[in-house]
Amino acid sequence: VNMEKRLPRALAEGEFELFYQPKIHAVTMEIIGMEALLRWNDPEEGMISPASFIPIAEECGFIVELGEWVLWEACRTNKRWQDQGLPKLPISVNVSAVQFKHPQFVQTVGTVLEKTGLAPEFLELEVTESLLNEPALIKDRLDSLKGRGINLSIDDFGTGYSSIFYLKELPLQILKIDRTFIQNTPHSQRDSLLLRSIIQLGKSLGLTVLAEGVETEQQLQFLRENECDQIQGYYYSRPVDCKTMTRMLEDGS
Ligand code: G
Ligand code: G
Ligand code: NA
Ligand code: MN
Repeated sequence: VNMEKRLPRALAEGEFELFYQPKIHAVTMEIIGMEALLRWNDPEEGMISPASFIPIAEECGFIVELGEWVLWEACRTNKRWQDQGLPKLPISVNVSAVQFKHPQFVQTVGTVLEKTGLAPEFLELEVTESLLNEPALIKDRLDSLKGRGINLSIDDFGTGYSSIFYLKELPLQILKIDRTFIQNTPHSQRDSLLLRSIIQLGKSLGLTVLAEGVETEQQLQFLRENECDQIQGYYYSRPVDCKTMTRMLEDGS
């Protein structure tokens, strides 16, 4: 059976699961938030990466329903952590362009927050640069989400075609530098200089800057020296299941 038909069934059968990857303060190394990352636990094939099913879900439109499930699950889980007395931190959710452009998107987010009881300041939406190609369409939507107190970040920065003008005009708070810029730092001087420039660009725009895909102590050191605010990556933790994330929050490490 093709994947287009398997996806709705997988959702109905409860085969999707969220993993979580902590976001860390670059200096104090405290957990300052977590990103929800979708996983498909197929009974026959095992874990299927979102990289192989999200593009198909986008193509057939199923991403709208799937993305809504991700929102519910992430907000519900974060509220539960807060109710357990764990630190109150923002949870970030990846939003595909198709999902974001859906006319009901803002309303759906509002309903999810209301019904789960999660305060808007504890939800962060990650959008990619591809959205910035249509600033007129998304400006109002970003403004109304921002107006509700939801944080917005630009994901995989540096891999798309974002204009600095749009970055300046749109109500974004966090710039996540794509991991390809961190990968060869510091051994490639060229990449290191580029990374430093991107951090400075983000800071000049008044954004909080996060580096993705941090894997080594040397990378962390470089990022600290260049005043990157936050890091995420295997150096601190891989994406983990809900139980493991809960334990990390309990231990504060
Ligand atoms: O976590 P992982 O490296 O497997 O993710 C692969 C890709 O899938 C990344 O680009 C990530 O942003 C994307 N992704 C993960 N979870 C979600 C999700 O819930 N919604 C969307 N739209 N993309 C996701
Ligand atoms: O597109 P997005 O930035 O949401 O993608 C997140 C993906 O990056 C997740 O699938 C996650 O598994 C992956 N990831 C997170 N940290 C690291 C890392 O340190 N190294 C590598 N190679 N991938 C990472
Ligand atoms: Na992301
Ligand atoms: Mn990213």
